[in-house]
Amino acid sequence: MILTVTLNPSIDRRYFVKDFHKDKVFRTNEVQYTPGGKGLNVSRVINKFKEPVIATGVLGGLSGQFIIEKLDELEIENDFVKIKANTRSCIAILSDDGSQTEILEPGPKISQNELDDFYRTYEKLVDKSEIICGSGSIPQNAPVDIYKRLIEIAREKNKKFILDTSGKTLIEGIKASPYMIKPNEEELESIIGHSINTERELLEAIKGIQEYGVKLIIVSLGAEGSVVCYEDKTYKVEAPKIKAINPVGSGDSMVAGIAVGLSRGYDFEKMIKLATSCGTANAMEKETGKVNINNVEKLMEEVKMVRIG
Ligand code: TA6
Repeated sequence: MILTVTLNPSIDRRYFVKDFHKDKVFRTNEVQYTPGGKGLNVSRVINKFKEPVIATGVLGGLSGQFIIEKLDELEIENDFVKIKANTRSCIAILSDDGSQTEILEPGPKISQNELDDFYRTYEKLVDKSEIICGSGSIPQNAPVDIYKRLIEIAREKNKKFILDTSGKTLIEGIKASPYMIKPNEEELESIIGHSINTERELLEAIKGIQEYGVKLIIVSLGAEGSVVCYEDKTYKVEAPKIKAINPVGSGDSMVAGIAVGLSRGYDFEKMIKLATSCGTANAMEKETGKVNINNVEKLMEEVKMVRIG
C-alpha cells in the first residue's frame, strides 16, 4: 500500500486561454477542475497504475467536499481529517504559446486539535502502508518541521518516505533522512544556500545532502530530465522529447512513478525510467495526472541514463 500525504490540497482550476497576457479580459470554454495539491496528483497517477493507494491530509469546506467527491468517483481510497477552514484553489492558465502561469493560494490555517487529529490518522495509516509520499506546501500555521515529524514516525516503523516540498519545510524534512527527495535546481540552491552554476557544483550539492542519509536524490531539470544520485552513483537522465500540452504536475507524476517502482520491486534503472516516463507522459495530457499507461510504457524505451559521477 502507498500512502500519500497532502497537507495543503487544492481544487486545481485550469484554464486554456488563447494568446493570454495580463491586462486584458479573457473568456474561455476550456476549464478543468481537478482534485489537486501535489499529493493528490501523485495519488491519481498511482491509481492509473492500479497500485493500492490511500490519500490523507486535511480538507475543509465546500472545496474539501468537492475533492472527496472526485476522489470517490476515481475510487481512490481516502481518509482526510476534516477542518473548519475552506480548502484552497490553485489556478493554472495555459496558453497556445506553451506558457503556463500558476497562482497558488496559501491555503487554510488549522487548529492544534485539527493537527493532533491528523497526526493520529497519519500514525494509523502508516501502519498499513509500505511507502509514504509527502508532497507539497503545508497549512499557513502548521509547524515548519511537520514533515520532519512525519518522516521520523515512518522511519520508526521502517517505512520509506518520499519527500517533495520546498523551502524551509524541505530543509527541516531532510534532517529526518527521508528515503528520497526531488528538489528542482532552485530548491536545491535554497537548501545549500548558494547558486549552482556548473555540473561539479551540482554534484557537490548532492553529496552534501547525502550526508543527511537521503538514499535517493532526484534533481528535476524540467523538460531536460533530471540528475539522479543513488548510493555512490550519479546519473544524468534525459527525458524523451515531446510536445508538452500541460506540464503542471509532471514532478508529482515522477514521484508517483518512483512509488510504483518501489512498490513493484523494480530495479533502480527501471524505476527511474518509469518515473521519468510518468513525468513526460503527464505533460502530454491536458489534464494533470491523467497519464496514459501505454504512452508511459513506450516512453520508457526512450529514456537515456548516463553515469556522470
Ligand atoms: O505541482 C503542481 C501542483 O500540484 C498544482 O497542481 C498545484 O496544486 C500546486 O502544485 C500546489 O503546490 P504546493 O507547493 O502549494 O503544494
